[in-house]
Amino acid sequence: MLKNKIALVTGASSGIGLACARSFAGEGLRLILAARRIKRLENLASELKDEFGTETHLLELDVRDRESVNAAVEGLPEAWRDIEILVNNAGLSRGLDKLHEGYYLDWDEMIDTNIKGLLWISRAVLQGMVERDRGHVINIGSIAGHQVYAGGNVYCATKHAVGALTQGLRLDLVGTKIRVSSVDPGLVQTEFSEVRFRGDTDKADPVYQNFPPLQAIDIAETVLFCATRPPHVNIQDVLIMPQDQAAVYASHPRGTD
Ligand code: NDP
Ligand code: 8X3
Repeated sequence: MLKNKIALVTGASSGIGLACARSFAGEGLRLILAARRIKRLENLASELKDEFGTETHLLELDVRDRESVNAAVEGLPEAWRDIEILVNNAGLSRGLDKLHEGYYLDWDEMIDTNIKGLLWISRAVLQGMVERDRGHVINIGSIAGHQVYAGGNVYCATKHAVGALTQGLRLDLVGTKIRVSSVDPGLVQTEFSEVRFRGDTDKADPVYQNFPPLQAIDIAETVLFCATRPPHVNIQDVLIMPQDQAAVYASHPRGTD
């Protein structure tokens, strides 16, 4: 169904975005892969070419930069313009500080990436989708868009915003054939915590040792499920958690051995 269709995945250089790229490649999609770390995208593109024969178009892109986002989408070669699926995945957290002790730059980075970056990309890509009256926007939200945890203040606010934007976009697109989905994971083992703690692995590693976390492939398979439903079906929101994590504050410390 999706063979030779085009998917644009933001944040494809790591974790969930990279896993989505692999899953889409396995289905025969052509992939526009975006992230700041272009070398990683080049390596991934080469792997996907060897493994699946995937055609890729790479965008070295900081989603926070609106002009770059617009230029990148407007500058797509003719053969890469008809984007069928947009996965808004690029995102990050910084720190776990109490709000009254928080760092302004961390807040800017999270808001500019998780909310504004998602808006810039969506605005740019949706123009073509609306003209063609087809497409599917899949936002990667979070359990943090449903619940809030201590120190998660601004990160959780950005993911609540993603949830609101997903709902708002769906309303704005009623009457079109464009689908809008949100896939909202609990704890997934990626570079997320290393980024949150700025490379401090003493803080980041234990995050994934309390119980078996989700893996990026679990989320990619869910995204693929959403993308491969028949056209009359729109999966609106999937909340997907590790089996031991009932809520952000209610998990079983089973360990991972
Ligand atoms: P990773 O840190 O492994 O991956 C994050 C990706 O986002 C990287 O590819 C990074 O690419 C990209 N990115 C970050 N900032 C920018 C930017 N300014 N411009 C372009 N790309 C950017 O983390 P995850 O895979 O876990 O995170 C992916 C998404 O999943 C995020 O939205 C996150 O909030 C969400 N999420 C994660 C969960 C988890 O427990 N891991 C749970 C729920 C949701 P590069 O640095 O090369 O630009
Ligand atoms: C990432 C998951 O629980 O660290 O969105 O907020 S959590």
